[in-house]
Amino acid sequence: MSLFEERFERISKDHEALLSRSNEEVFSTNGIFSRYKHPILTRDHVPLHWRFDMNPETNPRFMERIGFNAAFNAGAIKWNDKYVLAVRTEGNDRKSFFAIAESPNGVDNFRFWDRPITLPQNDVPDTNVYDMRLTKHDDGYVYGVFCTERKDPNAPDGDTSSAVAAAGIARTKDLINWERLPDLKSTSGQQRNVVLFPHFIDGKYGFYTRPQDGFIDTGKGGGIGFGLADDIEYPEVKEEVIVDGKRYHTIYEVKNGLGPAPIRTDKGWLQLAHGVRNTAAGLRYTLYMFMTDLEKPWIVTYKPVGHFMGPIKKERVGDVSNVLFANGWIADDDGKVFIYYASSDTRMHVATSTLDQLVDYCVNSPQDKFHSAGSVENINELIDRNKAFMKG
Ligand code: M1P
Repeated sequence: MSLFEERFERISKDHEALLSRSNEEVFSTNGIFSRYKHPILTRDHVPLHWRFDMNPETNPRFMERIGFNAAFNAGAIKWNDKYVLAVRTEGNDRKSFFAIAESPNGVDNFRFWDRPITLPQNDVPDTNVYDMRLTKHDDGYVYGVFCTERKDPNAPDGDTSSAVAAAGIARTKDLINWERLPDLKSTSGQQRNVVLFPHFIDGKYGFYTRPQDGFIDTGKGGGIGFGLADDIEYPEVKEEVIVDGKRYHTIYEVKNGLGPAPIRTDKGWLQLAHGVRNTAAGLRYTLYMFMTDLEKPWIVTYKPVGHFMGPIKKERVGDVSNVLFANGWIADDDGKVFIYYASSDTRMHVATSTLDQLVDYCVNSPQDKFHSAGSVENINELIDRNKAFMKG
């Protein structure tokens, strides 16, 4: 057997074993959501025909020609009865792009489609694109709203890091062919974590935003905002209200951003977001939840204190450690919810819950009192109520 054949067979077998591996729900002590034993997508899931030259004549050693670094921060949608993710796939060249992966059951057997998404370019090409949020809109299109990053034209000579982030918009009817629209215009210098609301509001398109002054630092801006655009083909939000601002000594003290498009329930819109706090070890990203009013989806109605999910165990380590980030979830008709989250900018995971559990969590968990004494009050209130049910 040639070296090519030997390596091809072994690598193909290992790859297939990874792709077809079953996942296992882990018992949930908190009763709010369940994690799963294995990540659902990693760089090792990237198809072999995107990585290897498969011609024995030009690649007799069956060497990898294009390397991949990570598969994370995926948008999500139920599509033809499949659980479909628009994955931020990152090459060893540091560039991200979007690639669709699908699973028959939402928790394992995710496989990438044949090719990555070819995203049309606007006049000023994207240097990097990432974190696509998928929204099935009333107007019949599926929208992908994502971050497009370009070099800051005002960066001083020699500054090769400063960038400008904006919300790129593309739409599709088949998740294969995408039409690119102009980037969202807004009053703030930079935007990331922009999410399209699924319904018209007074005939307009609603966007959750994250106005920020700088590329990393939100400055005086920050907070999850909301604004309306008259025309999706010339999208402009002229005014943004702050839905959920950043605040001193919270898990979102530095910045926050909405995750996926909200899920409608009888009690209001379920919202999943990430919050960022400072630590001596750097920034820590956790996921938190809140609910907004059904008619006015920019008004917060319930907001449990603290984070909903924080990075634990192996999730804590990766390219950007101590990060959980989610921009995709799927609610099935039976009320089951699949939360797709990434750990440490490296890999994708799933957690499952139900609409009832998530609403119960938002409505019945204590609200933040913003100081230690208030946290102790919350605990004592629970202990007092529990006394009647405790033996001895
Ligand atoms: O590295 C952590 C995350 O940082 C950014 O999120 P935010 O804009 O809230 O700081 C994004 O680049 C995101 O992709 C990344 O996971």
